[in-house]
Amino acid sequence: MIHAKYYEEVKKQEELLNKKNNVDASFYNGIFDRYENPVLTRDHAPVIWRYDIDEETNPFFEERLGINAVMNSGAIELNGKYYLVARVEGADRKSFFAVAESDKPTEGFRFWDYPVVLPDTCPEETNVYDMRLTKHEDGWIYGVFCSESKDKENKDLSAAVAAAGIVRTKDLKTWERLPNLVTLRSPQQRNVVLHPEFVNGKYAFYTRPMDDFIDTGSGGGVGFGLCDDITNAVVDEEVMTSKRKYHTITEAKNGAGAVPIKTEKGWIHIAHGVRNTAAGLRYVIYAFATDLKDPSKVIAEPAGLLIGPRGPERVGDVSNVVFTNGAIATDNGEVYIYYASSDTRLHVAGTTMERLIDYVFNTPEDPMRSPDCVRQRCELIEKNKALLMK
Ligand code: M1P
Repeated sequence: MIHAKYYEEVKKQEELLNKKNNVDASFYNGIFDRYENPVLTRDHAPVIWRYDIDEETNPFFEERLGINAVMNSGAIELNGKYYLVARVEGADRKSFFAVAESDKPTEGFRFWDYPVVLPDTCPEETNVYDMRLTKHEDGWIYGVFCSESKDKENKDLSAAVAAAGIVRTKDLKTWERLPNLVTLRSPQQRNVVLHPEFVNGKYAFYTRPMDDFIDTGSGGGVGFGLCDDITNAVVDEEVMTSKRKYHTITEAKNGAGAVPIKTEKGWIHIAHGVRNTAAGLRYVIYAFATDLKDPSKVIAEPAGLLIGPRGPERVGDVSNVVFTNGAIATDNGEVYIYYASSDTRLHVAGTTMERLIDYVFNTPEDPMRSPDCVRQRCELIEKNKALLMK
């Protein structure tokens, strides 16, 4: 018999899933809108994923397979519907992927009945997370994600190796697993993104060369490399696009986020930057643009952060973090950036292509030194004062 508590939990969840999500009127910067509620949380995970609903085998209606967090999600629009391929983290710390669907970009996301069952082709792989979804011009939808394994060479129990796993699909239901990306010059990779178009007839990856699982070491920023065959992807040289820089938001590390958005002025990239603080690492989201013909060449770099963790976003399993691996640009010029806060829940920020282009190409670059920053700000004040006095 079905436990009576099951119906109570489903009712509560329906209320959550049907909740309207309004623009947060308390926030304004002209660049993007924040929304009042997260679009996905652990409470969005279906009740039947977590509970044995049989009164006989679960008389106290205890959660048997808890969900700890729902966060970093790939995003895609298909046939007028919005899909998030979320990173769902079980109470056991292992992550998996699950598709959530909605008719609207900012609310109403519901998980499909089952999580994504990826072909289990890597016996060493312990954990998978952070899938980027690329609608490639070859006709496939690719998912590139972090495939994590224990570093058997290292006696440290937490030592791990990160690689880029690759899957492809046409419908988000059936997934074909391809061999992991091999980068000949970088021992580890995370935050790898597949560019949506061929570049010089080749598949192009944004990479994040790393010497170690946590520290990027000599890895200088977001890399870019080409490969001939996606079914056996090997990248030799990685050239640097967006570089880590001293005393900026990318000082400790950075990484590609959403699949770049094509605009008439260039490819817009929405990435993450990390700096160290006395309170630990702080992750923020930033943007830059690269050349339409040469997507490795940075052509615009607005200073500083686009989205930083604010208010309740600042607290969670890994506090002081915002992270994105998915954005949707619609045909009517809207842009939705899906970002997780503190590795705990997923939010959406809404803007338009026009506003985003204006932000990326007209926000001043970082002058890199305090005296120059003051000069830059004084110029703005003077310009405004002159107008106010007219
Ligand atoms: O915990 C914050 C983020 O840490 C990692 O990002 P990076 O590789 O840049 O350090 C990722 O594991 C990401 O999932 C996580 O949100």
